[in-house]
Amino acid sequence: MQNSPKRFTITAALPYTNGPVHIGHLAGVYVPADIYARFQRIQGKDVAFVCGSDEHGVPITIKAKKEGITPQQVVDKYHAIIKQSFQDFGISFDNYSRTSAKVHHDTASDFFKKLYEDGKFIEQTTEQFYDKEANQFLADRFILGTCPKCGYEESYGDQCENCGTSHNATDLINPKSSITGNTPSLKETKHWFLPLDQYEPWLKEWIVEGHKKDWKSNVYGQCKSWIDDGLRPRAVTRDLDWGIPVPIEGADGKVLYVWFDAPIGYISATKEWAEKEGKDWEPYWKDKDTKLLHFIGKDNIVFHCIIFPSMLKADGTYILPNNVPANEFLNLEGNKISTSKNWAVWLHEYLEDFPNQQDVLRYVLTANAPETKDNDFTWADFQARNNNELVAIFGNFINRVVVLTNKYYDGIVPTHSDFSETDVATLKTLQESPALIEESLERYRFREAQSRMMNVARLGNKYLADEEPWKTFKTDEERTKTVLFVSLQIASALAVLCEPFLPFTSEKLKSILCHSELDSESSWKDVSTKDILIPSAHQIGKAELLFSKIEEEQMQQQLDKLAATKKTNEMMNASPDPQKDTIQFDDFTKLDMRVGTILEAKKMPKTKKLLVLKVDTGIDVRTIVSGIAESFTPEEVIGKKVTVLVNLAPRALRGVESEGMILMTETSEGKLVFLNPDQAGDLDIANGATIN
Ligand code: B3M
Ligand code: ZN
Repeated sequence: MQNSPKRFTITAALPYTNGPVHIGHLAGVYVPADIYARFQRIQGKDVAFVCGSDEHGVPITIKAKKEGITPQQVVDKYHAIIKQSFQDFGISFDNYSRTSAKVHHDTASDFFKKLYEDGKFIEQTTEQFYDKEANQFLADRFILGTCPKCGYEESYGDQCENCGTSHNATDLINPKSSITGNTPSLKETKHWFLPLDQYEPWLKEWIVEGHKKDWKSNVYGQCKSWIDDGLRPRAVTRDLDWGIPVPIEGADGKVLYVWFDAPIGYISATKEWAEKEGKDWEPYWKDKDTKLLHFIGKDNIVFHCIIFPSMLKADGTYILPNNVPANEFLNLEGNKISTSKNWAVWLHEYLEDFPNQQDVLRYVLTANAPETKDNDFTWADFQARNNNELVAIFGNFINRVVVLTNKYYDGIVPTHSDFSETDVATLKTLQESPALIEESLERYRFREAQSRMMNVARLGNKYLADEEPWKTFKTDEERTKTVLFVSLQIASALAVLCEPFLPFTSEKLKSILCHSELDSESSWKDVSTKDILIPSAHQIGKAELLFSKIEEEQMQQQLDKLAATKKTNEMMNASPDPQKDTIQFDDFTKLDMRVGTILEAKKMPKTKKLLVLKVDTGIDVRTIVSGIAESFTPEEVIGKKVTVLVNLAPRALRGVESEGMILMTETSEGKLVFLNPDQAGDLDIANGATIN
């Protein structure tokens, strides 16, 4: 175990800029990384906390094709949205860069060139999947096929999202091009490979032997199974036109594989930051006294534990990650979060619905973090934790202490007399809290660490409820002063200890307690070493609520939003009826469809489904029986403009002669809707107008 490191380089996975960020990103990567970075900074450590937009890769070119814009326009749009979301949620990066930046192109190109010149790559001409119709080689994300390991039929060319296995595209069973759906052909092309097999003995020693104890079991387990399965050379270049051009002769039309360039994005982000700060970037990546940590989701483990370390090892001048505390996945209301299905809580939308309540989401996502297994986010749990923990414990404690101090002593911290046994025990427990929280954080157990922080709020809440200063105020002034003095010490400690987890609340609480007016602001260490954090005679501010109750209506609004998304997806997924037999144009010309207006409507007796309508077809006013009674009341349809098939042979329905048919369609939940000329906006179309 590294003795106390001189500095920390903390990286967080670079989000792909093909969509906004959602709660799964926050829970899996960015909140834990931010908690850890804030904690180390509060300890006074030298921290470089870096991230940036991952702007290459095929998902972006697919998005660009879909939206009919350029990849640069896609990344510019989402880089700005993502960067803003991280700022809004207090993710305190020292630098949030982007891989389309020149500093990254230069850094990644130099990195590749050095390995190339040192002969660390093997050059191979292989057969790659080529889509003749699209006239392009198929990168991994453009190939879908059956995973050779688990049989999942939508596995990508480089990785199976179902079982996490990383493989080569040619391993896929029944591969298809996602551009044209065709079966791709194989075409020769030259690429450069990182011979991972040659690093196997070293990886075995570094990971399987060296990190058995200190890496999380979910991370260690995945690495060990990959190494045990045997590692193979991995292509680090691709035939694509979007990415970092391969910086050597004979590589026209080829770019660096996105997973080769992206992790180098951490280095370029550090360089960019160091330059702005007037620092030297190299110690953050090359000094053995630096602790390098990668915060990622489980689908990125192989790239951060096997491939990137092998690249760093091949270069020979870099340090290796000390730990890679990857989280598992967060689900939403029992379903996998999905960008493409819009099954997510998007950060920018959350803030519209819950303004200034970032800490509530940070808190709930940490309390439910998928640290060792996938976990589920539900709005019910979100509401419960806010109302029963943040409001009822943390907020209630602080509010009582501040209100009573203002009410009894004009906001002046009172002097205390002798401490009772309870006071001494309470203050002792308080002083032991920082070490407990630190112990959890150093093991990357953020749920446990946050719960231990909340125990300080529970300590205060219980102490106040047991000591009841609102009762002793009338009978024992000295006791009341002492109880509020002790309570204010706990409140002041909470302001410091909650900062890594709830930065916005910490800032608010420090301002309520006027920490900035103290001779020296309480530090994390002070909480465990000093008897007095907020001295008598110090003036605190007025009470203001730290948290507000979340009401049922707000929950229902979120659940309705998800229900609507589910319905939209069902509609899009509902496989439409197969097309009917082909007809000739002459067949079509026989249909006479006109615009009509419903003049009268009444229910057909003894049936739920039928309405008897009087329709002005422009030719005449006729009776038409229509099966719409379960979707419309008679009142709703009178005056509606509709499309009428007027030359349909008359039919007797329950004794009523029906002369024609009104054209309708059906929603996914079976509600009928008129296909009517009303969609022509407010243009008035005369009855009898023909429809072709
Ligand atoms: N862009 C994130 C993902 O796989 C990927 C991380 C890169 S970190 C160098 O969703
Ligand atoms: Zn699989």
